Amino acid sequence: MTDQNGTIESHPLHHGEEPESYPPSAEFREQANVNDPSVYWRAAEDPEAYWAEQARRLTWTKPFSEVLDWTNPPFAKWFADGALNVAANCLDRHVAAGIGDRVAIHFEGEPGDTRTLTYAELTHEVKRAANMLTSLGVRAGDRVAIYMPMIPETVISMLAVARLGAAHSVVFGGFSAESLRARIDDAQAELVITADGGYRKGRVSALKPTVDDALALETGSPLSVQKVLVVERTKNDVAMESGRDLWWHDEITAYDGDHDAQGFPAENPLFILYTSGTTGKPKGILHTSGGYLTQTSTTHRDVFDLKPETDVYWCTADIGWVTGHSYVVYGPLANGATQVIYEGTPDTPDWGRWWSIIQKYGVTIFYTAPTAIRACMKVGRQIPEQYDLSSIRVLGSVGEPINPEAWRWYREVIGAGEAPIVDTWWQTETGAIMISPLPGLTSLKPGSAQIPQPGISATVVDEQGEPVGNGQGGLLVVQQPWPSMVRTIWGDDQRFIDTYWAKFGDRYFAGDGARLDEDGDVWLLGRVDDVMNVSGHRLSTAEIESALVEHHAVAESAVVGADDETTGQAVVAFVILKSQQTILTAENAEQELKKHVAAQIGAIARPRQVFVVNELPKTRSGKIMRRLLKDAAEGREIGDTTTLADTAVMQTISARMRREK
Ligand code: 6R9
Repeated sequence: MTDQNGTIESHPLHHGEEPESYPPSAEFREQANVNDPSVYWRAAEDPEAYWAEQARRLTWTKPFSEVLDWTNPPFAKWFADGALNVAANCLDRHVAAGIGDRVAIHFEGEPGDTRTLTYAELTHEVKRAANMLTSLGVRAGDRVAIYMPMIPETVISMLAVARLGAAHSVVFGGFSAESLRARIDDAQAELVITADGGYRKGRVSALKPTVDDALALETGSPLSVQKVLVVERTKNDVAMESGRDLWWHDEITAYDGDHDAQGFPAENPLFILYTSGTTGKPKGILHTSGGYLTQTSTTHRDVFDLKPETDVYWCTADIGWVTGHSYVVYGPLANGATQVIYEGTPDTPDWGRWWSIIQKYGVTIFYTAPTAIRACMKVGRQIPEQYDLSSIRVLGSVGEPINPEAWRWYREVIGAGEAPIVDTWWQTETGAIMISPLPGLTSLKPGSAQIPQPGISATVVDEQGEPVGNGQGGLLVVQQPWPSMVRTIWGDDQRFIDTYWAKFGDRYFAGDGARLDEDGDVWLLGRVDDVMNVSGHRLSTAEIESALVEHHAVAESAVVGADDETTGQAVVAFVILKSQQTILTAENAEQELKKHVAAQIGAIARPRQVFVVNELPKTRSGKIMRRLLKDAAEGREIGDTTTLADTAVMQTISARMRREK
């Protein structure tokens, strides 16, 4: 909470409870990739030496001599005089090491079709695709837009682009024609790789028609796109424009699997990925090659305790998001992991789908988002309990703070009460995991991402940039450059400086609030724009949401700070009740939950209003759009809903709010 000077005092997330902590079991610790705590201080003493050691696990066509060049902050260069081929590190290297027969991808289509690709097969397909792209004119330094469902060709396309030293810009398949076109224009992509469609929720979700619409838009910028390559997946009717559109399966037959990968400088662009900022225009986050591959592979190995010979890894993220880039494509493949890729949604044909996939492939490491966990909680544990999930040995969480209630459910129901949960904090901009427990070392605290990774220096500072002490809250900063950091915002160096560096000089401002607990562990409190100020007290939306879901009747919640004449802002909560619960009724829910929050956190946090709703507005990546709820809570016209997964949600909620006024 804040005092009048705006400094932040801490208060624990659970009141009246003993702090929970779950140390690793002796067995887990014994076999863990990282089980010597000295790694932290060794890396802290000489982070460049630590990262150089990690980088040397990759195959370089030209070894680097310089590790970090930070002479022109905030523009970092890592391993700049070295050269490597990112795709060859994910593919050819493993084949050469004799593990070509290992399964790289177990693909599970939503309708139930499957495809298995070994490392040798994936390498062969990527080489052919690289030859095809070369003859379509793709050269090092070019940009290729990828607008695809979750199918093997998406991975093949990304790796083929990378193999040629070009950069991909993957646009999530749920984005509109306008969003796709804005990203194509910004990156000046000359080729679009897409599919006729993908399967989602039991239906064909068409993609190619959206590409057609995007390319037909009058945007005021000349169209950069020359060719559109179309993978056949769903066989829906699509129009093919002659001279521009080509079927992948027609073209690919002309190319064999001979392709020598050339080395490119470590700072060669690998991809651009767009993420929304505080203004309307999305930011093209630029990542480069050597540092990015170093940190994604290192964290994938250590945070998930990956044993590539025996583990079956599954990250449920769509490849259209950074988690899909770093922890479906580059990290796992650089590590020679065997992984599952699933095309569809967790509720198709029913809510048992994910658990049946875990049972079928013997998934050992499972990485998903709190929003998905809460959705599964809402449906109830009787669903996962019908499946054999005993193969699971590590669980991961990413995307938002995981509330302790969901954490405990995840561990108990999916992890048999034993699997360590790694709560991984990072961002599109950080490229790879920055703050997370290490499962063989850390005593886990539900709800906290806890500790910066070895070689990462992150901490919490106040508005003036002064480090806060243990037990204090403030803003999260990264104090030293890291290998997989964003290099710039594509085409807009000034915006890069203004957004992340202007606030604290050469320290990176992440835009997240955080606090250090008494042990110095980091608790993420949500975006700072989600921090409310109620009567001069700073309150975290995440914290109140967490308190609400601690209530036995509540499945999910979203909290916003709505303008209030007397208190500045007031807490307004939206909650979804569990479908089976009988504790709360429509009549008493509001009063009961207000009381509950006041009891959990303190009277200052008592919501002004609690609305029981059936759905919350979410982006397609599953993040709750609090901005829209704030509009509704303040009685305004609802703002831009184009990035919502389900645009009807906000109409329902604002109609309700008007009725109840
Ligand atoms: C990887 C990813 C980044 C924002 C970030 C923060 C939130 C992500 C979190 C978390 C608390 C975690 N976030 N992981 N907050 N605990 N474990 O999600 O990237 O889509 O760019 O979002 O997500 O607010 O700033 P991105």
